[in-house]
Amino acid sequence: MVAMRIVVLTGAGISAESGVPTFRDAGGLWEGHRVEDVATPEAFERDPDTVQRFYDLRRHAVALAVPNPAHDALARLEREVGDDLLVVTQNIDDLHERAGSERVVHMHGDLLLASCLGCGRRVPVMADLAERPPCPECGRRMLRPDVVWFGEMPYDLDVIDDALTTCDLFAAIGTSGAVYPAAGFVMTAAEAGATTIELNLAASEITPLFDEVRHGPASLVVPEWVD
Ligand code: BJW
Repeated sequence: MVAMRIVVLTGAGISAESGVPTFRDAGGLWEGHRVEDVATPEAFERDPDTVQRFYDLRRHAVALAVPNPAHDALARLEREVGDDLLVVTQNIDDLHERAGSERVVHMHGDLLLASCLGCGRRVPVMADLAERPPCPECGRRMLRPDVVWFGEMPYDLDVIDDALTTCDLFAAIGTSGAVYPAAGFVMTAAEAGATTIELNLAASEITPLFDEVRHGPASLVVPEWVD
């Protein structure tokens, strides 16, 4: 691949073949649930124990998952182009890092971190949050998953916007395009002059916005695209 600045946006589809369920597909995490019951600050206020258990279970499941060839391919791409690649992931798993990617932004948070509603700090999760462990910084038992729910501000939007408006190539991998602002990144990159490509199992809500589309499982189409 020739030298160029690349932004890769990843979604749940890239981790599907590692056994981490997506959200909106059949058999996905939210099948049979209303989004407002699991991924909003209001849901957490209403029923914190259920929400804490939901994320504790996902943390345990992700610990058993391993990166797949799509994660590996993006790590290889970073080794090739270095700082010219930024992976912006909507995923809260750590499979990109475990594959070897270092330039990763977790815009929707991180399962391995908690944020303290008492002191505001982000701290590593050392025990199930449903057990109400104390914050290692302030000692209060007010930890919540450090994830971004609907109505909350995603992380690092300034870093992401800088990367999108200066990249030559934007790729979206394994995301349905149903959630903003991530679903709008293709427009930002295209308006700044980047070429855009979607790599997804099937057509997404935003497929028509891309210059090029490749459909298939991430474990096949991502290595093909990278190598
Ligand atoms: C495969 C595959 C395989 C399967 N290989 N592919 C503009 C318009 C309308 C609404 C809004 C708007 N702007 C903001 C909003 C409100 C809201 C929103 O988007 N609502 C929608 C319902 C419309 N957004 C927000 O509230 C966001 N905050 C915000 O906007 O702040 C203010 C702001 C204003 C202006 C600028 C900037 C900010 C916050 C959104 C937070 C989302 N949080 C969640 C939960 C995180 C914690 C957790 O993980 O539990 O993030 S929701 C959930 O959806 C999660 C995901 O990251 C996110 C995206 O899902 P993803 O990754 O796309 O998964 P799926 O399941 O939807 O799709 C999987 C895809 O993979 C499918 O296409 C499959 O085909 C494919 N696939 N297997 C390749 N093997």
